[in-house]
Parts: sequence; C-alpha cells; structure tokens
Amino acid sequence: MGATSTLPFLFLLFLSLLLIFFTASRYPSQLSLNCSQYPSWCISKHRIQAKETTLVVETQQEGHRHLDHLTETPQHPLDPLTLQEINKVRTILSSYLPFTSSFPSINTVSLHEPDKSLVWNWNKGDPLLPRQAFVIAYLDHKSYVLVVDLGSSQVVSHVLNPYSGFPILITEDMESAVKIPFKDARFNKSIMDRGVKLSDVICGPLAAGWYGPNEEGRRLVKVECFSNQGTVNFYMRPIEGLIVTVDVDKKEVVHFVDIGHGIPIADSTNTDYRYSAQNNNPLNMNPINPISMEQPKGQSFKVDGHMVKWANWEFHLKPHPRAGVVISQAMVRDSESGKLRRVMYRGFPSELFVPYMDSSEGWYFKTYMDAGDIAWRHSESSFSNMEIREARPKITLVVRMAASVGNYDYIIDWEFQMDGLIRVKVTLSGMLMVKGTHNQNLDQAQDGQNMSGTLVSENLIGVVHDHFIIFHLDMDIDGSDNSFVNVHLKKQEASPGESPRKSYLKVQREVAKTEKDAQIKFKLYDPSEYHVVNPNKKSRVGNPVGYKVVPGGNAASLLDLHDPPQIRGAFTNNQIWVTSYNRSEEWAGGLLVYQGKGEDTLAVWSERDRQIENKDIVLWYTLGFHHIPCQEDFPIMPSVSSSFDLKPVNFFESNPILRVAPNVQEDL
Ligand SMILES: *[C@@H]1O[C@H](CO)[C@@H](O)[C@H](O)[C@H]1NC(C)=O
Ligand SMILES: *[C@@H]1O[C@H](CO)[C@@H](O)[C@H](O)[C@H]1NC(C)=O
Ligand SMILES: *[C@@H]1O[C@H](CO)[C@@H](O)[C@H](O)[C@H]1NC(C)=O
Ligand SMILES: *[C@@H]1O[C@H](CO)[C@@H](O)[C@H](O)[C@H]1NC(C)=O
Ligand SMILES: [Cu+2]
Repeated sequence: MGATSTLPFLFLLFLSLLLIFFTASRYPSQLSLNCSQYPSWCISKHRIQAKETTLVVETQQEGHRHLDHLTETPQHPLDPLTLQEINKVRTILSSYLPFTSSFPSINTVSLHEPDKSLVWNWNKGDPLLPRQAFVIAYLDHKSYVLVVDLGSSQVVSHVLNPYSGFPILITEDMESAVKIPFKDARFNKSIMDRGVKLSDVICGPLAAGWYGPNEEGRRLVKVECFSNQGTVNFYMRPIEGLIVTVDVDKKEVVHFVDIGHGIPIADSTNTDYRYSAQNNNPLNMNPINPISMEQPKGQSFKVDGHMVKWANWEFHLKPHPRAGVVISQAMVRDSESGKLRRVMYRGFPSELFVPYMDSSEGWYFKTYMDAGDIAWRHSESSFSNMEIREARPKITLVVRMAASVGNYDYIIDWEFQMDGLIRVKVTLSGMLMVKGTHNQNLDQAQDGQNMSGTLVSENLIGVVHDHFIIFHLDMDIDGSDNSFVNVHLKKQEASPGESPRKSYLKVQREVAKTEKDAQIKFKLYDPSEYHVVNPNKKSRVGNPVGYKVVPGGNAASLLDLHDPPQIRGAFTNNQIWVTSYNRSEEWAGGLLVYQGKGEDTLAVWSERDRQIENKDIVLWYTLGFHHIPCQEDFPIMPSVSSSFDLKPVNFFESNPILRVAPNVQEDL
C-alpha cells in the first residue's frame, strides 16, 4: 500500500526536478547571441542542421542513446529526412533555376509525407515509398514553397508567395535583427542616458504581428532590450519603452520608439534563480531526501527506428522543425482479439498564440518515461458482503517535448495509458514578460489595482496575457472515415404526475454534418461529450466504436473577433473544431504565419463548411490559459499545467486492462 500511494508523488517530484534543471541552464548572458549555446532565442536552428534533430531516448538504465541522422537511413515512410537526404535537397536546389546565382535562406526542410492511404497500406519489409522534401525558402523578398522529389532530383511543386505572410524567422534573421539597433546613434544614446552600459545590453527579437498596411511588404522584427548587469535573468530588467522596429532584409531601423525615459530599470537583486545564487539562505522547509526510480527488469518500451512499442501501444515518433514532436499512426492492441487497431494518424501541436507577442515554436528534447499511479481501483464494501480489494498500478508512457519560445518554456507530454487513453498535457514555465514601472509599491500607483497586470516586484509589472496552444489530431478510429458526435446532455422536465422528480437528464446524439456543426465552445450549463466515432464499425452490442475528447481546465480568448491579433489567432475562437482532412491544412495560424493577415487559418478553412459526416476528419483542440501574474511568478514561474484526454468510448468490448496482473512485492 505504501509503495502504490507514494509513487505518484515521486513521479511529480521527478518531473519538477527535471524542469528546474532544464530552465536553469538556458538563458544567454552575453551580448552576442550564440545559438549553439542558447537556442532559446534561436528558434529554428534545428531546421537545417540534421545533427541537432537526434532522437534522445532517456531511460533510467541506459542513460542517453542517440539515433544519429548522420548514419541513419529511412526505415519507415514517415521517417524524417536524413542528413544525406537534406544534403541532396541542398544540391538539387542549388542547381534549381531561381537559386543558381544566389542560394536562398532555407526556412524549413522536412519530409513531404506520402499520401496517408499509402502509408497505412505500407507494411514493414515493403519497399520504402518515394521520398520527397517540403521546403520553404526565402530569397529577395519572395517566399518559395517547394516540394523536392529525391528520387528524380526534381522540384515537383513550386508555389511563389502563396499567402500574405512570411516564413517564420530563422536563426540568422534573429541574430542579425538584434544587432541592427546598435547601428542607430539614437539607440546608443538612449541606452547610455538611462545609465546602462552598452556592453550590458541583451536584445530579443519579437515578432511584429500584423497591424495594418503600413507594415506590409517587408519583414519586420521589433527589438526590445534588457540589461543583464548583475543577473543572468535579464528578463527581469527590461529597458522600458525602447522598441526598435527593424527591417530584417535591408538591415535597417524602420521605426524608433523611445518613451520610457525616467522609468527605472528594476534592480537585479533577487532575480537570479540559480541555486548557487541563493547564498545559503534558509529554506524553512523539512528537507526532502534524494529519490530514485528504478525498473529492476529494465524498460518496457522498445524503439525500433522511429517506431515506439510499449504495452498495448505502437506509434511512430519523430521530430519536426515546426511542430516539435509528431506522433503518427498511433495504434492500440485490442485486449480481446490481439489485433492492432488504428486510433490516430497524426497528432501534433499546430500553433501557439500568446496575445501581446506572436507565435513561433522551437523544440528542445524529448524523453520517454515509465511512471506510477492508479489505473483503476475498487474496494467492495460492506453491503455486498464481499471482501475484494483489487487495484492495478497505472503505468504510462510519456513522450515529452520541451520547447523554448523566448522567455517561456512549453513542455508537451503525450501520455499513453494501458486503458487506451491518451492524455495530452501542456506545462508552462520560464520567465514572465515584465514591464518596467516607476512604482516600487502599490501605494504609489495612481490607478492602483487597475494596472495592466500585477506589481510582482519593485518596478516590475507582470502583464496579463493568455497562452493558447492548438493540437491537430487526425483521428482514424478503426479506419479513416469517422464522424463527430455531440453527445448533448439536456434537462428534461418531468410532466406532472409522471414522477416525484421535477427534472432529469437525457442524452441527445447529434452527428455533425458539416464543419460549422463542429465549431464547439464549451459551456458548463449546456454540457456535451464529444465523440469521434467510426459509424461503419459497431461493438458487439451495436455502439459505434469511438474515442471521446475529454476537456480539462481551459480558457477562451476574450479579444474582439476583429482585433488583428485575434484574426490571426482565430483558431482560439472555438475550443473544438473538426475539419475535412486536407493534407495542406496543418498549421492553424497559417503556413506563412509571420506577419500574415490571417487568410490561411483554421477559422477560414472551417468556414468552407465542408461535409464531415463519415469522412476522413481532423479534430482540433485548443488549450488555453489566462495568466494574471503574481509575486510567486518572480523571478521564475513555478510551472502551470493543463491537459485533455482522448479516451476510448465503446471502443473496447469491456475494460481493456482487466487482465493486467497486479504488482507483487517482488516486482518492487
Ligand atoms: C558557439 O558555441 C559553440 C558551443 O559552445 C562553440 O563551439 C562555437 O565556437 C561558438 N560560436 C561563436 C561564434 O562564438
Ligand atoms: C553603438 O554601440 C555599439 C557598442 O558599443 C557600437 O559597436 C556601435 O558602433 C555604436 N553605434 C553607433 C552609431 O555609434
Ligand atoms: C479602476 O477602474 C474602475 C473602472 O474604470 C474605477 O471605477 C475605479 O475607480 C478604478 N480604481 C482605481 C483604484 O483607480
Ligand atoms: C486544401 O487546402 C488548401 C489550403 O487551405 C486549399 O487551397 C484547397 O482548396 C483545399 N482543398 C480542398 C479539397 O478542400
Ligand atoms: Cu504566462
């Protein structure tokens, strides 16, 4: 008993230790950014450098094992491009006409996946499907969206400037952008007038967004700066009101805003979050002894190339330059028939939206872990006269990715459970984006409690903001043709004399016919379950087999629908969307999201109102957080999490983990 109840605790603690380690080691303390050392600012570094997209498998027993793309050859049609393949793409492009005199900057190069039906029909041992690369290149103010066929060495698809926006910035763009303000004497003067040494300045590239025609036609970055004098946590020392808009292509200052004179730069005292900086001040807490977790018989998962096999699950796992981690072909073995059954073709975080900044993604590393918890338990109690106490340990496989997006860290976990459930969990940590203020204390604040945020420390306001992340979940429940069902709970009034009751609940199933039927906003007093079912496949007793999406904590965007950021982040207008499968519709904020106007977003696709009943459909889930900062978020935020589940609903004939053996003492 003792062992089962402490395991979840150990697990949590282990995770938080990991986070502390992770967040403590990654922020720049030099003026010039070195992206090999500080990828937090260098979001797209791994795009072209295959060396950095190694799959790291962390286990208790083996430490780190690297599957190196230098020597790897693809084994599966969905395997990412290898280093040799990326080099071949480079060779093909360098003799491609638009690029013969000048090689473009490569924003993305990733596998152009074969058609879904071909992939599902492919079996291990079959010849590999033709390999193609999807490339976004940028040259002379033009965006090229290309598909390169590696077999024929041909560019087989070429689209120029398909949308208003630009590709997401690459490392070189960001590195050069943060240097541009230093060319402007006004900038240097403003810094020095504020009593800051130029050598103590660290600047960050912030996405410009899209706020109207003035900003069209050129790639812009808004550069904001901090002082790192006396701290590694420069985020807590903003140089307020100094915002330099730069043109990344012309490398010139476009707009110079300098309004923060007189606003002091917050003191560096207490901003360092490293243990070594705590000066042995007492913790005032009972000490926690070191813990270790072990699996005496070794790990239970197998990694075969990019296929992961664990308990009753099998799936393909790969890194992706934009999504981070992509889970493909997730299949669960049926506990009765022993057959592998399809659940999801592809799942990945599709877009991130943080109103007041912009979206972009990076990824760091991923970890699998086996952990502990209760899957189901039951104690038969006195009135049945039975003495039965049975419990099964809950073991989950966690696929983790950690992404740094500027000041924030996003940790995304895909937890696979033996009962067929997939839990998708998002954890936020990192540094607040803070605003400098004159005020040292709330007493001095004219508008008191009405500030744009919370005074989190002297001279620092933690500004209110939201975080949204949307997941692309291409469900294929026992096949590609699925339907989305709103299982609506409705209050019924009992008719007089019918019952001593006045009201009861009734379930009403509404199958979504078109995309607009599946634009779902959550309502506590008008509840529903949301099922993705295969109407062509029935259980023994006749229910369509399915999975339901089970929401956890969530937040909706309250911005005006016509607010420019909201037009671009319109995927947050609903918590659930269902679209007709279209391989081009992957990025909820648009393919070329940088400064995009929002003409290529999930909201636009969904408005086409295509048929979705008994069709190949994609489920989208928006997870949101409102963040009203508080003092505890200073100088670094304790992590905050939320999740949702994909849970079998009439998918298995009965409890699929009934036959799982209980743990015995000798196992532990
Ligand atoms: C960047 O950091 C890497 C790894 O620490 C180092 O090898 C490289 O020389 C550095 N580059 C520059 C330009 O400082
Ligand atoms: C601004 O300061 C930087 C760093 O000292 C220096 O390299 C640069 O030349 C200065 N710019 C101008 C316009 O003086
Ligand atoms: C905050 O704003 C509300 C609404 O505008 C106003 O009634 C209130 O007086 C303000 N409070 C302070 C302390 O300024
Ligand atoms: C697929 O998506 C692209 C991009 O949204 C769109 O241009 C195309 O018309 C779509 N095709 C279908 C059949 O909906
Ligand atoms: Cu936040």
